[in-house]
Amino acid sequence: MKPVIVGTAGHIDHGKTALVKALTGIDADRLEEEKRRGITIDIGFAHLELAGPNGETLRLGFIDVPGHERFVRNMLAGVGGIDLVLLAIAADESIKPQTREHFDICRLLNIRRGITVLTKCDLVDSETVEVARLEVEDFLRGSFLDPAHSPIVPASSRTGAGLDRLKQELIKAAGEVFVKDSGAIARLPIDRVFTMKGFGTVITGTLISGTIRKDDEVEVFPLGQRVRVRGIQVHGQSAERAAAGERTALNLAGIGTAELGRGMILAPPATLHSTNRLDVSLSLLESAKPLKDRARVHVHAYTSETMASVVLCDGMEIAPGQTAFAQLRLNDPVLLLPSDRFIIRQFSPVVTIGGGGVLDAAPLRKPVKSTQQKYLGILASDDRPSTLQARVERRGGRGLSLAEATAETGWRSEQINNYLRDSIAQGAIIPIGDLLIELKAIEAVKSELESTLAAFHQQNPLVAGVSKEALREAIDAQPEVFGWVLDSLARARRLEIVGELVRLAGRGVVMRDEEAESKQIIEKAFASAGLKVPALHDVLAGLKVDQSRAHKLVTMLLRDKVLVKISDDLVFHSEALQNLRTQLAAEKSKSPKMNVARFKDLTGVSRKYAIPLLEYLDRERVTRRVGDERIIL
Ligand SMILES: Nc1nc2c(ncn2[C@@H]2O[C@H](COP(=O)(O)OP(=O)(O)O)[C@@H](O)[C@H]2O)c(=O)[nH]1
Ligand SMILES: [Mg+2]
Repeated sequence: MKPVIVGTAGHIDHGKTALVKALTGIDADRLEEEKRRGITIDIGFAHLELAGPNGETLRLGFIDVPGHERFVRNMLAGVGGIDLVLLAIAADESIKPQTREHFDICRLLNIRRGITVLTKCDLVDSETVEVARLEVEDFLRGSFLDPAHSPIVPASSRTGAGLDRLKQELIKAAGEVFVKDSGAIARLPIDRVFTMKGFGTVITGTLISGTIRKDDEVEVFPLGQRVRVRGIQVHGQSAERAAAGERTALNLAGIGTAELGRGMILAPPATLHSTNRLDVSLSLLESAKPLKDRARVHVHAYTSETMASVVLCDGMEIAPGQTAFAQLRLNDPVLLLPSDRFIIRQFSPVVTIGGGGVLDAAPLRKPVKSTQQKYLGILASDDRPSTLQARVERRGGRGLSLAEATAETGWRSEQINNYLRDSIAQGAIIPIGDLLIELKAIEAVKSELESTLAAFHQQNPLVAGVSKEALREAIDAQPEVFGWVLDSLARARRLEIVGELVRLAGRGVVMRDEEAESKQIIEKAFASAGLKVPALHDVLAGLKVDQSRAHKLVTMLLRDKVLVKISDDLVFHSEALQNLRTQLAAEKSKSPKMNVARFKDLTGVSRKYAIPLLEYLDRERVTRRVGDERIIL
């Protein structure tokens, strides 16, 4: 079963609704007012199954649109998801304003296939039909409906003439239509919302991509609310799932009709984002006036409609018939993705003036001006691997996560990995965990890291290295990227990682003679003092080196755990502390209890040293304080 959506287009009273009825038996004018006034106001629906060229069933969903110029916005809500257009042109009237406007809209929306029907042929003689045909051929030449490859079928809904041929042409065209991707992420633009007795809230729409199953949870964009799909109907029949290209009705649990409306889109929860800014390629119709930078326009995409200002990427205006890059700043957020098409209409009077394709629905707040044109040019190429690579590139050392790549493109992660396979194999893009980063950005992080280290060694010749933590803070990169670069530099032996310290390869501590000598003096002073240590500043005062160097030497001794600092101004040699531990272990066999007095007797130190030492021992879990006493552990 191949689902194909057929939309009508054409001027009012050119027989669109009658044609749909003649083909399907269904009157698409469903509103009471439409029936009473005999005109189509809103979009209407019908369906028909036909045997396809290679035995498959073609399931045609028809969207019949209003031709009246006042209802073009309703026409726009219907035409967004169609695969095939039936352009109705009455043989007795030929081309009229909405013939042109609807045709322009179809072209701007990139609709690729269609059939032109010369309707109401029973009202005119065959010569008039031929004259109309010639006019119409001229009108269509060079377009997607060029008579060289798209049929023009004279027909009459009243007499039935030409309808068989029309069905044959429909089968042929529908057979050639490119099927929408039911494996992609699901998106369903809502075109109707109503309550059905016994069911509750029902919405309808054309599923433009993906698959929705019964009991799925979906998010309503841009509301952000999550709802459950309680039931599904496809073309009026209950179904377990709806696939891309099908006319779909969903019975939704957890939301009322008042909260929903035409223009909202359903998609899987927490996967995509709606946006107020779209970078686009915008084409202006030949018939339009020049469009100035910052102009206010109406924007239509799928079933949604909002206002926007057009901010041109370059230049002051777009000339009629020209295409340019621009940013649409929308009044209301929409959920759109690259390659989605849109239409713009003039602020006032409201007529269609142009349209185009979305290039980027997640533009950076502050794009790099000098590279923006080039970036949009790559996106406009529509070559998926290059567009993805450009998206990775613009994120620099920050990288692009797979989840972000999906949100920006609407492609699933398997697709993304697939599109990037070559770039990854060639090393142009490097996957780090969940992040994609371009090689150039990695190289930049590498050299930033190396020059940071070099500068550090330069300024701190007496320090063995920088702590990883301090280095990470100094480098502008994600933690995963930082870690990856660090490891890769270490593997390449460009740097060394010793515990928590990082240093450039071979750049240990450079020490001059008098520094080495001073270091020894400090160490000796403490080693020989045992527990009756001298004041640190007295030791340092007697050195040849200046105070700041002297302090760095102490830092080195502390780092190498030769000296141990147990309180702000008390430093001991580690051997003295080790001896104390041994002494205490021996004391334990006599009695595990130890008070300050016994400790002073044992060690010979004054109270000033005894208290901090005991507290240190508590911290080290050599002793435990119980009331005024300690227990040796
Ligand atoms: N004689 C004749 N009248 C037609 C034909 N098709 C439509 N009509 C009439 O033309 C009027 C407009 O038709 P309708 O289908 O509503 O036009 P729409 O506005 O394009 O949908 C109606 O009164 C129809 O009965 C046709 O093939 N022959
Ligand atoms: Mg109609």
